[in-house]
Amino acid sequence: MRLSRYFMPILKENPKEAEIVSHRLMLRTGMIRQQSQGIYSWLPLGKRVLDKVNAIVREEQNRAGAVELLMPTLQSAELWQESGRYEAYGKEMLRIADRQDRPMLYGPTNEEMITDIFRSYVKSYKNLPLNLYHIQLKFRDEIRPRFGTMRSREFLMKDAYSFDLTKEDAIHSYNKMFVAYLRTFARLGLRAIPMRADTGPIGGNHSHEFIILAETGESEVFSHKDFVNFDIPSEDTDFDDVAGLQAVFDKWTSIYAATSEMHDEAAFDAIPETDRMSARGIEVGHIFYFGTKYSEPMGAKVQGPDGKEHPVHMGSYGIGPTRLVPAIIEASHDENGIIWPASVAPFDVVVINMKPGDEGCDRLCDSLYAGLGKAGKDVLYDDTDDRAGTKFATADLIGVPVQVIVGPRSAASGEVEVKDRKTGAREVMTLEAAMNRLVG
Ligand code: 5CA
Repeated sequence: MRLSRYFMPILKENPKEAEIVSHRLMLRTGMIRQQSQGIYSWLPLGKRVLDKVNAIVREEQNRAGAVELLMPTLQSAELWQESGRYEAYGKEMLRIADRQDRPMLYGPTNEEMITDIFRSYVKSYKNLPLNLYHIQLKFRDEIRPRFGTMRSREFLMKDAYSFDLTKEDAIHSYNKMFVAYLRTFARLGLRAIPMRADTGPIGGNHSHEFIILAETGESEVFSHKDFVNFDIPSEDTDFDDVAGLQAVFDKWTSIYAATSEMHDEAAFDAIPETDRMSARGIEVGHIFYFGTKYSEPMGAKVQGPDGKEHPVHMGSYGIGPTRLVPAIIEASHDENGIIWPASVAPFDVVVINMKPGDEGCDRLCDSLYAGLGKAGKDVLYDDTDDRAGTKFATADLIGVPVQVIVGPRSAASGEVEVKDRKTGAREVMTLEAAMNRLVG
């Protein structure tokens, strides 16, 4: 992408409304724009990061055996009357009427709709287990939307829903998502701690929130320090291995971790003082097992091996991609801007032409841009007429992991400078060596 033809509206000043660093940096880099309170557009730079986050979320859901579909954002109130949540959900639900005055709503979550899909097609235990998910916009009329897309009214959610014949099978489905979540957050460069959690309007009694630690987090959390030493389950995890997944779950829940709502002071005080951690955190995922809470009233039953009909045991599993993007920034930035983990960076490399119009600079930059692109890299090519200082500041601000700086003096000898955004280390090398470094 040539910067001169891109749309990346960088703000010079720090926006006044932004209270936390991720919100400030997302506005300054032109990743997002607020359209009305708690409702955002994702501008091209932000959209690139969001797409990369979604791709990782999707890969790990698929690996764990979940199957993707897409449900609509608008739902009919009737479905919610069946489960009894239409009245219970309260003011967070945006209720609307269509031209025939039929009551509709903008979905805050999808348990009812997925249960309706399930009951329409699945009649036998032989079709289980089943886990269906989508990545879709939700609306919750939060009282205090704040911190940009961290807590917004309209936001993206990956929500998965599992169906099983028995509680035991449902716990295995739960464990699959538990392991998938550990892998997902690790691949996003985050260390998330699973914590016993309150279930709120979703319901059930077996639930974990995945929390990443950050000073600006909204939740107060208490945990054992040892989580930092735990291994993340590997890529070749066998998701059909019931005992193996249970062992991972047991390990990750063997030491104390709870949010303030579930905090047990006596249990926390029993941990040696040097191993205690009391901090603030951001909830990036939340998983629930709620048994037959929706399947019973909505008649989602399957025939079991005994020939009788049984309401299915369900769970739901949420991740917030539009919250994850600022959460990653909270975890990875410095005074000059964002430092993207390579897995979600909007571009892999930024090529900075210090003097567009200079024959040597243009030639080297064109060759880098074409060569890196051919090798499958996402390249941003700063071919603008901005001052060198502005270009460097922009490259640091947007946090692309590697910068290749091409100036007239070094270009004359066929050399470029490669800068690592995270460490700030710079190295002068030939064009060929730079290509090998970046592609190899
Ligand atoms: N149906 C269940 C799981 S699929 C559910 O709705 N769970 S939830 O309420 O915990 O939301 C799931 C995830 O969505 C949260 O962990 C969080 O990452 C994200 N999320 C929830 N509310 C917001 C919000 N207002 N802004 C941004 N992300 C949010």
